[in-house]
Amino acid sequence: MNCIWKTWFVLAFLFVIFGSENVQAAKQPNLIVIMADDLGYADVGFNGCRDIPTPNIDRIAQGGVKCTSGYVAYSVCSPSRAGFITGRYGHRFGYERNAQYQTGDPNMGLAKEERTIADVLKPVGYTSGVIGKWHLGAHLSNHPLNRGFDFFYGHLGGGHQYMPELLNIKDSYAAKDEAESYRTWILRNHEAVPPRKYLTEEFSEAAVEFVEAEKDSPFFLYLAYNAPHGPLQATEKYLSRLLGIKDTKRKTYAAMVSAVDDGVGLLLDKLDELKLTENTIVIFLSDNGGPESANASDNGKLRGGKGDAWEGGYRVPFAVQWKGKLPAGVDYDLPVSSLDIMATIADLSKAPLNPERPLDGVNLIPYLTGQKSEAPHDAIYLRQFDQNKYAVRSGDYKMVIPFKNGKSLLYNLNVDIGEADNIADRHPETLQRLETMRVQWDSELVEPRFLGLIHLDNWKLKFQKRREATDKWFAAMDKNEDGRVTEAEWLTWSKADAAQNNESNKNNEQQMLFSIDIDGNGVVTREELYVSVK
Ligand SMILES: [Ca+2]
Ligand SMILES: [Ca+2]
Ligand SMILES: [Ca+2]
Repeated sequence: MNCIWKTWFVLAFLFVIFGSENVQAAKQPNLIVIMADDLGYADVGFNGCRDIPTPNIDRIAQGGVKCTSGYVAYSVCSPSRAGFITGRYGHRFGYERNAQYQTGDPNMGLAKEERTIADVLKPVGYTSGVIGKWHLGAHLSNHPLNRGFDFFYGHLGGGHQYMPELLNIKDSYAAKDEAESYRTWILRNHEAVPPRKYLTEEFSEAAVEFVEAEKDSPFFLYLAYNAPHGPLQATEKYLSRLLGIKDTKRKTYAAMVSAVDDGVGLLLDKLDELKLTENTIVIFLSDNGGPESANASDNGKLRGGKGDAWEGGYRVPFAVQWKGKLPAGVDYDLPVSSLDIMATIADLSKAPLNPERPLDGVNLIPYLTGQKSEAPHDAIYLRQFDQNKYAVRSGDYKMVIPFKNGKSLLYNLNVDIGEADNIADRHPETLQRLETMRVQWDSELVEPRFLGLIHLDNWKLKFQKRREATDKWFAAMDKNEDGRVTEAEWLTWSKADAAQNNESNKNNEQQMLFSIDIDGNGVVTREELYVSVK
């Protein structure tokens, strides 16, 4: 064969290879993950919310599957996101604390050897964008564009002021502490830009623009709203929709959720307009449970909230839509995890994975379609290293160590979703089985690799003040100073307190005792009181 023919054959061969890959690429589904921040389990219509209308978020559940037992990998922001973005429990790579805003520390944030969903999807032709809150490290080496993403419009830290006029620090890398990090301009890739609108609207519009720009090839959009995380700020446009809510805090929170809902609507409409709805998986979830006292969120029947090992800490609103592939308007009750998102899209897109860093999730699609009927996970795990808390959910049962040096408690979530009736003594064999799973999982984990928000001076001070106040309260109740508050001691204190404050709290005396007596043994210890005071 002469040279020209050889060249022709090579070209024809290459055409077959790349031509067929392009055909395959066209079939790869897009992925949109909309993550709200600190949104309560019961604060979306699809989970029964009555006072905040969320018609657009509800469209995702109505057009797809509502996962009633959807979990995240941690009960606070940053480690939850680290689990989601890598598809692996952050505990495996030392990501077990809420990252500080440290622009000078390359180790504060996502470990360099871990790969993000964007990293994994790049070789199979995806373009990835993250819009909103990053919180996976503020050092330049952890900037989204250095972690596999092709586009970023957002802020690097754990939260942000919402009003444009409050954002008066141009350079994100010049912010010196957490408070300043909330006031930076927004980064468009590496460029600082001053926002013009209420931040939630900025992010919604950027998301719509991203989809418009990337409509012709597979994309992954991670729309990470910082709402409704504090500070609680909303504009009149949304507040005026919620005149029925009298409590100011709840009303502002509700307005923030309503703004997110509008954005979700714009995005879903754009998908419809571009005829991308059937080729796009849309997942809505929160990064952790609602911190009820901080932002007036509501976790409904779930016990506890953000930061807890109770269900309220890490069971979140979770819905998945894939029109034409998933059933519409059905519930899926077996436990699923945010860790499954990476496994799902990697499997569907045939993205190569690193066997040395195995994923903790599974492709959810065959489970949500009913093709597979077994549980997706043997168990859903939680560990909080500094607080020495653990939880293992397996089937209907959940084992939980809700506070430092506490006993292992056991609940049957199928009949006791509020974790009120500790059945550890009645089901020792189940407790032992879950305890064995916990010890096995724990042995696979490493210690945290960086300090967290709780190690900052102002957090330590806040913690110390709270502890002193709690100690005072405990001493006032524990009349005989034996380190245990009995029901009689509790009622005596409770009556005196009510009389002093000139109010009657008869109705919730028992309820309060229940919520503080965590292990349900009839007496309250100092540790139980510490963990109950928020
Ligand atoms: Ca959060
Ligand atoms: Ca006592
Ligand atoms: Ca107790």
